[in-house]
Amino acid sequence: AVGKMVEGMPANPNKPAEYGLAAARPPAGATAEPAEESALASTLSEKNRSGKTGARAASGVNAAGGELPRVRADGSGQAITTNQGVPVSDNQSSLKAGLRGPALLKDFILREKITHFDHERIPERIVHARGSAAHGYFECYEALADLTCASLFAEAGKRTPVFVRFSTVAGERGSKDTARDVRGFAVKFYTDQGNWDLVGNNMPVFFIQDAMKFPDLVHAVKPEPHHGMPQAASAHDTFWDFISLMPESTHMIMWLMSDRAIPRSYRMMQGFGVHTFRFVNAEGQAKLVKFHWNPKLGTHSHVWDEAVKISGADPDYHRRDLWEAIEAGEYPEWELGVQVFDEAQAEQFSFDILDSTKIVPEELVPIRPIGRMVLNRNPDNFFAETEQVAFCTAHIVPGLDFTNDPLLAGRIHSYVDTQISRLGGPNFHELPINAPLAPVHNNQRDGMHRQAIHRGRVAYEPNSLAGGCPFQAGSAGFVSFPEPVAADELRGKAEKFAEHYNQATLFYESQSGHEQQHIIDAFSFELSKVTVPGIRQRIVATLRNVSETLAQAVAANLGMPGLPDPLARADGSAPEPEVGHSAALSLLARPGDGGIRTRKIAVLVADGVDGQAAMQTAQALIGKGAVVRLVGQHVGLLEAAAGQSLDADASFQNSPSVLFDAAVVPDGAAAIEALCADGFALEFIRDLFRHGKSLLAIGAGRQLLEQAGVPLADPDPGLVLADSAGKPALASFIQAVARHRHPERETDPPKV
Ligand code: HDE
Repeated sequence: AVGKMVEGMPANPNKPAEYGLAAARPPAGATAEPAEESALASTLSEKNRSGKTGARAASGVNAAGGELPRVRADGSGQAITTNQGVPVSDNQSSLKAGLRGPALLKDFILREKITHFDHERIPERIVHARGSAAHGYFECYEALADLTCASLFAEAGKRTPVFVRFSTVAGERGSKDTARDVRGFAVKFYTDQGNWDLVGNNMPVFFIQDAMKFPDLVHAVKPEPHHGMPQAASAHDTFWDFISLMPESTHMIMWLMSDRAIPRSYRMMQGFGVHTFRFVNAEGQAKLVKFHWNPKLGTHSHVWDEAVKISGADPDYHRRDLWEAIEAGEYPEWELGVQVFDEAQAEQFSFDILDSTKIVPEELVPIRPIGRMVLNRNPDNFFAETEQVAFCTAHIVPGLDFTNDPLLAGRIHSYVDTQISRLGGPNFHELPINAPLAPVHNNQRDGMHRQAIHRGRVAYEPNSLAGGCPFQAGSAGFVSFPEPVAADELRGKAEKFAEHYNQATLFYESQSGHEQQHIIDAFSFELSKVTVPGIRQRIVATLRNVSETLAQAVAANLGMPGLPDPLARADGSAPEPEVGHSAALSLLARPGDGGIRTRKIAVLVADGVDGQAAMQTAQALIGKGAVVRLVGQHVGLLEAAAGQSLDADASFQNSPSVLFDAAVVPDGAAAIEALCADGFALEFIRDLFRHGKSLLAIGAGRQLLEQAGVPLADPDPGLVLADSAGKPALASFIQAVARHRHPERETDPPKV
């Protein structure tokens, strides 16, 4: 009798059974399933792991290497409790008056759980909402005492823990990774003198010169407010309308339309501090400095068609790439370099070093490498670390200082301010990921979510009741660089800020042929999405001040009847630029170490494939550090020609070729026949070829290429056709993959 208490019987006659499994303790000796062994793990992919395991930090050791025994939660072997620590007997059913009766208000367990859930989301970042992060360390190459007293640069080999977050700018938190966009490159150094945040981007310049324009810029690029479109894209009217009226953005737009905006991996892009900062040594002498991060793997990018397709195939492409590399022990690494110069030098430059739309060409001031950064641990928890980390340009340490860059000035205010609403109050610095390793002592008190429990009755300084503590550090503390200032208060810009085109031209002229073509294509694509003809006209008018060939090519692609007049220049007598060509501005300047480590290579398989050749090739590539996947018409087992069984890791549908850097088509008549009749396999090959990637076809494998329409007669270093999977074929293929891409193949329109 449901709902009626019968003496000696539980209200639910099945209750004992219900408690049985649900409330069971794990059997003695049971361990949690290893999360790393994903469903994709197969014999091949297991062998594919480099053998090193992603360094999981020892229990109780935080991001920054500090002790965090209280906050690192781990439920292994524990019973569920409420937030008050009360053990919960049943986490599956709410408390009801009768099994079919109403739920009860006094069910504090249900209410606590649902209330917490209701508030699980915090506002996303207003910009850079989509991001991925990792822990690691910075290691100093040599003592820099002559330049700076910053403690992280105090001696050769000194290591400082870091937490680094990469991001896109415009898209929302759940948007795709491969949008055309700037990438954030934010580094938090937990130095022994406090936290230093170098909050940079993967491009060395910015859209605007003054913080006053930032809200306008962001409003223009974000989805248009009336209908909320487009997501994570700059190809729309409001963005280009704003840009066409802001000639100071021209240099940045060249970077944004270049391959830099569609990086192959976070691990393969540069980072820049953008603004000019100051190094200050112990004597108080200052130098100007620009910061550069250069990736060990070299700088590589996607092509646009590929980036578009990846956003459907794997919107988490860059997040996954970073995570998997670190789990596999392939720790991403960058070298930190600085350009150091003094005020007198800076005054001679044709541009203003306080203007964030300008670089200091490496030809004027070479880059000096000062250390390396290695990312060697994935976060334990995305929200607690990657989401709650709060970077701030105002976080600097003794030995560093700002300059009067008016863009930087606004940032120094903005980053702390935004955390107050994003992280819910002024105590976000106490969140474990944000807390410095250096001890914190001051008289700031209270506020929402205070963690520290301050002792004593003194919360002011000077005091005598606490013996004057905590006391002022004096010259041992942060001392602002005493820059002399005497001027009228006014709104406006310094003289050299008026020149907007010299460095845009320098950038364009320094690109290789195919990089220039990609810039033309990007402008053409973006402007084709603009619906108002006047906006297109103004952009082409702007481009005429950068490069006549660029302007003409874009105008032709847009079917413009003629070229508009060049946009009027603001600067009457612009100084001549010092540098007309800078090799460092091309991605080709940093090809990496010439290896194929972590490159993803597909080996195409089907029933009847030459299994031995397939596995031999796979093993040889794995031996070189590549990540190999057997990709078939379906995942799981298939039968190779000699009867042995192969286990496919992926299928054409779950892993199209945009997710790979290269592919191998092994021999095997029956397999090739099946693949030639499979549209997905043909599309796989066509995309791979169109995107400039390397292909190795063995024996009958070449028929699949022919069937896909790949022009085999053209000379192409990225196509390796071999009779057998011997050493020479493999060597040429590995060399081809190490080149990353074969842009010689690009034609307009594409042949395939
Ligand atoms: Fe940011 N920027 N920004 N920005 N920015 C933010 O801070 C802002 C600028 C950059 O992974 C916000 O915590 C202003 C330049 C990165 O958490 C916000 C101006 C550069 C990140 C903010 C700029 C950057 C941000 C949003 C112009 C490259 C992500 C949430 C005056 C040197 C950090 C937050 C992370 C994030 C303001 C311009 C880089 C609103 C006002 C230039 C990498 O505070």
